[in-house]
Amino acid sequence: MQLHKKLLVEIAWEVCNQVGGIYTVIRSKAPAMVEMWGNNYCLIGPMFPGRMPAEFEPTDKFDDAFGRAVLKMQKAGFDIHYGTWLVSGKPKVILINFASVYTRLHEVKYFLWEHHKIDTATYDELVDQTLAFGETVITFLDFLSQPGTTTKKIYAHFHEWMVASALPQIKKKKLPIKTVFTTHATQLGRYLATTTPRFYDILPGVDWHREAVRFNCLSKVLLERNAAHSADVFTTVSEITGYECEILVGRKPDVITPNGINIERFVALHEFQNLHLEYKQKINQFIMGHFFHSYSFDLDNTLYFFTSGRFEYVNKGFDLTIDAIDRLNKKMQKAGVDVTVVVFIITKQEFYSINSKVLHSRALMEEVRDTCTAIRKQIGDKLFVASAYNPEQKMPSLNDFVDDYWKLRLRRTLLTWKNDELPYIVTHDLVDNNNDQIVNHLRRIKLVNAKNDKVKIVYHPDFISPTNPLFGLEYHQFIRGCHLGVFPSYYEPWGYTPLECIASGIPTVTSDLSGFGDYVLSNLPSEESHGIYIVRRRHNDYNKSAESLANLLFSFVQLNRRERISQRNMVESSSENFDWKYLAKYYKDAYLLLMDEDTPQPSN
Ligand code: G6P
Ligand code: 1S3
Repeated sequence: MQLHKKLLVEIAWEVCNQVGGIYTVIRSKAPAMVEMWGNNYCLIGPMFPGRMPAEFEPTDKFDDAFGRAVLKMQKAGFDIHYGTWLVSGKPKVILINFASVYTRLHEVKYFLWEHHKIDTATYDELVDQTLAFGETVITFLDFLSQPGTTTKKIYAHFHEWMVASALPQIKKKKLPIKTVFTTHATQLGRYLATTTPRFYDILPGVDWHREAVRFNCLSKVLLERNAAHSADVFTTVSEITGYECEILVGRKPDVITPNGINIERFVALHEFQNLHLEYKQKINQFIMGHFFHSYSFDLDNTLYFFTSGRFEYVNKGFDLTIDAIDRLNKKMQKAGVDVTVVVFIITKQEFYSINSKVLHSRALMEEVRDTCTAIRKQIGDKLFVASAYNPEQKMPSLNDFVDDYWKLRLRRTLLTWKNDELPYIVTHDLVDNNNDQIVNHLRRIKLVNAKNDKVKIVYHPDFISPTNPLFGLEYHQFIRGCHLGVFPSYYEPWGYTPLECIASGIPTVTSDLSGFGDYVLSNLPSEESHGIYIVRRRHNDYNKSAESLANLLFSFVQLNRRERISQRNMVESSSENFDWKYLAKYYKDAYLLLMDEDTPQPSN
């Protein structure tokens, strides 16, 4: 392998800038890339005017090729910063402020049209930002490839349409740089899947240009197509998206580069099981605060399911999940299963604040807890004195040890807390509550936390963070505390959410239409025994898929604790398969194709 004789720059809009899944790819892959490329690897990302990311640490050493190119850029008047991305692997990173290009954006747009027939005339703020950034990247690559900066060959790897504008220009300017373009979804696929019930069936007949105009995303589609066609090597994250690229982008990917994750395994196997219990107990606190003012259920016999992701109601399978849990509710009621399931729906929708009643109920529960703690202390102190004194050697009556004050206070707090109102299905005040697809769906099927429902709902329209007073957990801690992640996506080029469950030793459901599910089906025989369940959506209609998901969930709720523990052990042990230390090899395949395009030599 002679990669060490080359430089690799990897360019993505989400370098030091978290928007979605691409951030996870680039960030988690960094240690494997640094190991593969050593000092010859550097990332490039955008810097937003006036915002220096906290995860960036500047350097004062500019004595390598990247540093020399940065100095040349600075001399030419660009606001560009060189340093380290403070994440695992500590990769070198360059951030470029793209604002300076705004004054000549019309020129950039003119050349894109003149030379590449990319029409970006319609105003779109994100497109404008990315074009400005693309222009700074091209200038940087120009400086990097000049004699005097480096003698090494340069590879440039671009991710997604947001950095795509630089790619056709590399060819046009005849820069001595070889390129890879990776797409993590297609622009049209995302729109079409949302609006077309049988997306994969109609795909072969799609007129990309007509649809791009219809969905008002022509600039992005043209940028994406041009990048894919100009790159020396084109890759995407899964076979299923590869097929979509062939049709919608017009080029079959040369390599499939599946996404990995960094797996941190504990030396002692039981450690992650202990963590499950620890975080489940935290979730229990939330559940008591949220539900027990109205009615209670046995927390020892309660299972926590969750789904999460960007608010793409159809694409992420929120619709199917809700219909399946409705069926599950009925199946459990009919069979009289003595288990309660709480389903958390975690996504991001616009809201004003956490609902005041939800917060109030939680606060009152804390008040009950504080009162009980005070009573416990009082009983403890008095019991000790009474036991030590105890001339008649009689068991003292504990009731006598509680002051009337505390009894009254407890009774009053309980009276204020307990009421007949059903526990809210949504934890926040949504800006558009009347048109929210999840709320409307739940109301339509009447899954609204009635006392006799076996399946309860907590729709949390904000991502989980430790500062949120309802859970007080990090997202990954929340995952560990749950029993099952449910992600039956309809359009999902890869899908990190099930992978995050596996990394935490939590069983998960995905679909055969997600890149990840498809990968598991081809690479992990008997996936169910690994605690990875795959709902068939590809050749099933919606109702059949909803029924098979409901059956799968119904079987899961009937597992006993011992079986759940053993399944978590199996999931955790299969997590190794998805570590970047194995999956980074596909990136290497892409670079090997660049190394000698005449005699490509992908690994086995
Ligand atoms: C972990 C702990 C066990 C606990 C179990 C609860 O495995 O190590 O001590 O009993 O979690 O499992 P459950 O599936 O009922 O949440
Ligand atoms: C995309 O992010 P998304 O959630 O918009 O890229 C991710 C990383 O490759 C991928 O996991 C996901 O399926 C895509 O959809």
